[in-house]
Amino acid sequence: MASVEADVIADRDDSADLAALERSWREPPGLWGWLITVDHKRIGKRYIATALVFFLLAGLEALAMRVQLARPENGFLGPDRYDQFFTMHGTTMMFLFAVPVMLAWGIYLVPQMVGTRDVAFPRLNAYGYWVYLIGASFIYVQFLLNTGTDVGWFAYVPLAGPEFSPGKRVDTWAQMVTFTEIAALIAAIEIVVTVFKQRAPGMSLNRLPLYVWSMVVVAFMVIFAMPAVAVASTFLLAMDRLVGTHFFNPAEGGDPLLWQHMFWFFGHPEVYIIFIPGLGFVSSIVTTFTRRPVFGYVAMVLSLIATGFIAFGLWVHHMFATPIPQLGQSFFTAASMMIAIPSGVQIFCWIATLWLGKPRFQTPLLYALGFIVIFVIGGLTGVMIASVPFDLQVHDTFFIVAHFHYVLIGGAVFPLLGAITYWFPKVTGRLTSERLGKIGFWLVFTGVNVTFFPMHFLGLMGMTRRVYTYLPGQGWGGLNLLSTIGAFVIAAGVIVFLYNLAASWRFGAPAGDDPWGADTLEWAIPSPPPPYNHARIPIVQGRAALWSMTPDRPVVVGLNETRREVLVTTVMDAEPDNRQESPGPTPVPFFAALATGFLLILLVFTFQALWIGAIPLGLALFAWAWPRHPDRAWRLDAEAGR
Ligand code: HEM
Ligand SMILES: [Cu+2]
Repeated sequence: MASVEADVIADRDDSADLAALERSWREPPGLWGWLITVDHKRIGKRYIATALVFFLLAGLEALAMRVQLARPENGFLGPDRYDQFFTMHGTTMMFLFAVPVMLAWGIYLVPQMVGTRDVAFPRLNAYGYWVYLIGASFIYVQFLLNTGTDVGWFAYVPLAGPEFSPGKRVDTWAQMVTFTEIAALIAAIEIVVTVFKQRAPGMSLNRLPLYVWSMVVVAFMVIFAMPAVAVASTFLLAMDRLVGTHFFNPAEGGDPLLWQHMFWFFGHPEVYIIFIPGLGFVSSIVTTFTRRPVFGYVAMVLSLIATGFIAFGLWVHHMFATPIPQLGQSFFTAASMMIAIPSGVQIFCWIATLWLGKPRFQTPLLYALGFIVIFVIGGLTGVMIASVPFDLQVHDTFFIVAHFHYVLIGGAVFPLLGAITYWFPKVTGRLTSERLGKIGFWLVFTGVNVTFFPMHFLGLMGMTRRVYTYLPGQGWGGLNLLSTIGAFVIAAGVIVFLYNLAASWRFGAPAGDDPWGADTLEWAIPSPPPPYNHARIPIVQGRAALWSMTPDRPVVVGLNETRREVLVTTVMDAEPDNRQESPGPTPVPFFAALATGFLLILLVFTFQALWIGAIPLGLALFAWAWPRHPDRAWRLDAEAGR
């Protein structure tokens, strides 16, 4: 079994092995190759890019809403469109942008960071991306037909039920949830198994980079949270709407609050699923730009895990305005306040790191600092609305809109923009412009505050959310105009940010392997990384993998280079355990996703879909399970005439 060993390679002339490695991991060329690849980096990149497209779409929707609200009695969108726009904006941001983009970065980074060649189940990984793409496109086709879902991103019944929302708008939304949750669960499983079974030798759990820890916590949260909403939307809501069951119909013994419980049992952890990866980004950035390991590693890890657990005990704070027993209210108030503690611990650890290190204020670090400021403001209003009497006053007002945008933009968008700037040289091999990066940062930072700070006051003045307009006499015009101007400042910042990326991709200076002097393993390999990531699997000697590497740089020997192979290690201590073949490119995941999409989309229209759709899906699964010849390398050599 354990035919791999840890060793120091004395003779480093291993060009023959390297050539074999190149050949086994060669990516097929052209469009077809693009379709059938299972490389976690290519899939990660397209996942990130797709999610960013949805970020831009949701951003345009936000701008349209802000234009509509800029002055009283405006006619830019009108009531029906406004409903579609805030629903699509919220849905897109939460389901199609934030969660996918964070998991996608995990898919891209985690294997490189733990020192392996690909994720644990490469074909499943490819399938997950295609499922996400199909589901996301589906709901956007509906929106472009001007019949977008209009019941808000949390689709409360009875409004979302058959009685008040006839037609297919809500069914499409419910099915989009199914698509994205399948994709998220797949990504989570990839991350869990890759981290626990494929770490490079020496990377025991207590040496795991903080970013990887954050992705492990998030992956477990996805596994426990997503099924709640998938079950609620697919089975209960869709069944109520399509088959006439009465899960949420009180007249027949159902309960509308059941929806709220199931939704928020997912919905609250969802917020943490979105920003815990952000905490991981910030830890990586703070480490690199202070050139010192983050202060309090153990405290950081325990806080991350505690956040993951406590996040599941807060969901009822979204339901304080429903009739729940007072004891329940008190419990959820206490839990909601308690979760500020582990977040606070992490903030203090970063501040201590910055204090003790020599910070270099480059763009990624600016985004990390921007995160701290914005996120803390959102956290403080969070503690305020955890208190029931206050919450009842501001429930459903713009105070809440201000609060959750501070949390989500601070917790997810700032770390994300920082992470993109930070890892761009790794992904593309090019450096970005610091000057443009800083201009973009200050525009976004200013814009976010100008947009969302006034919303606190609008809320306190009584402006309810999800209303398409207001009257001149209400005195809300000035602050709304200010907020709209802020939204355009954000847009300008995002344009500068994207321009910087596009221009650097073409004209940026070559980055080299490790332009920032960072400590994690992905910086040990070329930029952009070769398909097999690490030519030799390194042996990790300390928490900061690269900073603690001894000059002889020990590596693993004994892996077979003539086929795609990954090293399997033990869960706790990452000792070499086994070798496993990793599948090569195949069109099966793509066709399986098409078959899944066919079934789920048809199901919106007829129940016959269950058997009609089962046929192509069955065929796809059959092809998937077809035995692979163990040492059949991908037939590239034949194609290349070798
Ligand atoms: C980038 C600038 C953004 C602007 C200008 C913006 C603006 C808005 C506006 C105007 C609303 C509707 C308020 C109402 O009438 O109720 C809204 C709702 C919402 N936004 Fe944003 N937003 C932005 C970014 C984000 C981000 C990054 C996220 C999440 C990651 C997000 C998540 C949501 C959600 C979940 C809703 C609630 C939708 C609903 O009520 O169903 N937004 N936003
Ligand atoms: Cu919550």
